[in-house]
Amino acid sequence: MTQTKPLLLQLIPFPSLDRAQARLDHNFNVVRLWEADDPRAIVQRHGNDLTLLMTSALTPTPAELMDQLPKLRAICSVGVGYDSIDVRYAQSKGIQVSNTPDVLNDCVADMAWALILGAARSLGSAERYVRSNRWIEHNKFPLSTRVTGKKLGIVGLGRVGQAVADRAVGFRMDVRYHNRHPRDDVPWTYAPSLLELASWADILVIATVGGASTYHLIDGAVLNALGANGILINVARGSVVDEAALALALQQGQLGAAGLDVFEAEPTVPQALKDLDNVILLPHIASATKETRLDMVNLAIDNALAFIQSGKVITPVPPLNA
Ligand code: 8YV
Repeated sequence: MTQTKPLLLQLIPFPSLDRAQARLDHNFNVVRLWEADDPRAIVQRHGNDLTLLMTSALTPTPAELMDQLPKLRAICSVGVGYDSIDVRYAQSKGIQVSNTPDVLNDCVADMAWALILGAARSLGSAERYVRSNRWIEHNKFPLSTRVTGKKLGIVGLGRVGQAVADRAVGFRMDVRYHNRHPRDDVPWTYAPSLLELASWADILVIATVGGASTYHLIDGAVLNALGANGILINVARGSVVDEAALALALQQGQLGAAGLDVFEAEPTVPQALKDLDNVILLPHIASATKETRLDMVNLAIDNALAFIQSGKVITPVPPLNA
């Protein structure tokens, strides 16, 4: 007798990860919402049978959707961030939510360093200089900023922040961090205030969670404290930075440079930032390597399978009601 596969609602595809999709299809009876002509009708048709949902850190997963799925018991998300999911609501309804921590730490930290080096050494404008033949015409590209030996401030010393700090050893940098609480398991100095960290640092890397608790944490005052030679790097969430204040600080020379992988209203990037030469702009790709994306999707599938087998996901998002 063949066992029927559990039904799973998949909100988003896994681009270029066919084997991961095949693994999901092998284990579950997958309802592909993104392919549906009428997603509402699909949700209505299967609403009473669905216990599992697969989403991503960048896919809105609101309370209204959960309300249409009265039997929903687990949401498995691809990505470490969960600000796009109404986790509080899910948890209040007894729905488990899992994310994919750890597997992306290295790639996101690597990208933070690519942005540090890119912003400090003017890699974006240097590249444009060669491509537009200005090298041949002028041959005087402006001097850039040394990275080695500088002071590195980390805002949010979680798993990603720690991987960024670990990589500073080879650059002989002094590292300090700001968190809600100091950590006693790391060698770096704790800065009790963000403003103090920003005034001390040459380079400030944002690696916090997104969402309401960190909204516009990096405002005009913090940017001013970082200063005219300071460099801001964001691999966390666009919402953490007041983007208008950032564009203004860069335009007016109150901040030296920036490297950004994330934006407030992705995929829209303010024209004011695009017009500046001293900012590197990336399309939210810090975790987007073949290897890491495969690890992330596989961990999300592992979570869904663990839920079916044991009733518990492996990497749950911590309770948010506290
Ligand atoms: C991805 C991210 O872009 O993990 C996160 O929180 O923002 C990124 O790694 C996202 O997860 C895509 O699924």
